[in-house]
Amino acid sequence: MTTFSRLKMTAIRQTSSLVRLSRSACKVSLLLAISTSVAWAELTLKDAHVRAMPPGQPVTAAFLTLMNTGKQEIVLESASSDISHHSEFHSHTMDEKGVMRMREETQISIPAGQSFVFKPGHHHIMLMGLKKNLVVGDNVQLTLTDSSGQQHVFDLPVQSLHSVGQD
Ligand SMILES: [Cu+2]
Repeated sequence: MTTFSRLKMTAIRQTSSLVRLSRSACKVSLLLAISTSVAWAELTLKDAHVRAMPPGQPVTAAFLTLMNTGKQEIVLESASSDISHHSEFHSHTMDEKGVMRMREETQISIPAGQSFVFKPGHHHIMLMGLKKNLVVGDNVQLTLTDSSGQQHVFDLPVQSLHSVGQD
């Protein structure tokens, strides 16, 4: 073997060990990402929106489907938004006179692998003391805090009352 080709071989060997190194570095960061998601509750949402209200209305509601894609039950204990002074989980119940009333729910439990639906006429997240008029096209930042103290932050589009139905 000439000196030149031996040099070339060494260079190639170094390159491949470099590749191996960066690959294992990848694996390490992937493992880190996975272990992070295991430690943190996984909550995703779909069909989410906040109802636009006529100007001057002090309250509105957020509707969404939350999916617990993690391996542990998630118990939501509070909600807050950037457009309201106060937020509550509400359910609708029928009173003895047949009138639908809203009731505050202090907790929302979502078992592992299951979904929870907030929809008109049922559970919803009441946003009270609105800081501004909500216009279609705006986004509302909704923060849900679970019993472990983890905050789940979502952006919800504002949609008109007519396009999403009545309570
Ligand atoms: Cu309500």
